[in-house]
Amino acid sequence: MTHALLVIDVQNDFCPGGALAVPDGDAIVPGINALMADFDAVILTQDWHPAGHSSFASSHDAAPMSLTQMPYGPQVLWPDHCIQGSRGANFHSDLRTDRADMIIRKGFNPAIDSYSAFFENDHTTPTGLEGYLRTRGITQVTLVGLATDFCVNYSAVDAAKLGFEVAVRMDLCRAIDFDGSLAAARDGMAAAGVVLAG
Ligand code: VGL
Ligand code: ZN
Repeated sequence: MTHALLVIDVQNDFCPGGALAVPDGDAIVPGINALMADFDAVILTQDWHPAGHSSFASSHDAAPMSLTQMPYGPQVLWPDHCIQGSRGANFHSDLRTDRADMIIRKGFNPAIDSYSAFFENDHTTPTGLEGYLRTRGITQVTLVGLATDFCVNYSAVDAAKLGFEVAVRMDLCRAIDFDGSLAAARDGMAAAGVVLAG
């Protein structure tokens, strides 16, 4: 059994002071760093949008946090965040990025958002992470990071659907918690067979 730690989007824009700040988002960094040594593989994800991305409210003349309909389904419209090459897209400066075997970027397709580390929000376009994990013989993944109710949630549910054994360390995640999204995420992850730990 090979066990990977999947660290989701611990980036400046999701931390206090960032463009899409998750309350207390930076509080999990020391705990994540400490956990890294316990795993066979450490993989980081990085939200990585081109300017003018279709998930940005500013691209639709809409209010941030409003909902729109995309060809692939409903999509929350976010403040501009994690723009490729920007300071906000950088990892939190205390995160031990030197310990990562692999960094996978997502959300670079201008027309499709990508909450999940495995598939874009059309639920069909793969990011390549599944192949990476399988070719390394990884069967078990533990997730931590930001935000519990969006990118952690979607990544955990997809991992479970793909047949990995999945746990989320809830104590090492923080949520946006918008319109009941955290409760829905907890229910959805549990229903998918994800172990909610911590
Ligand atoms: C995320 C909203 C938009 C996340 C990324 O990392 O949870 N949320 N982009
Ligand atoms: Zn994003």
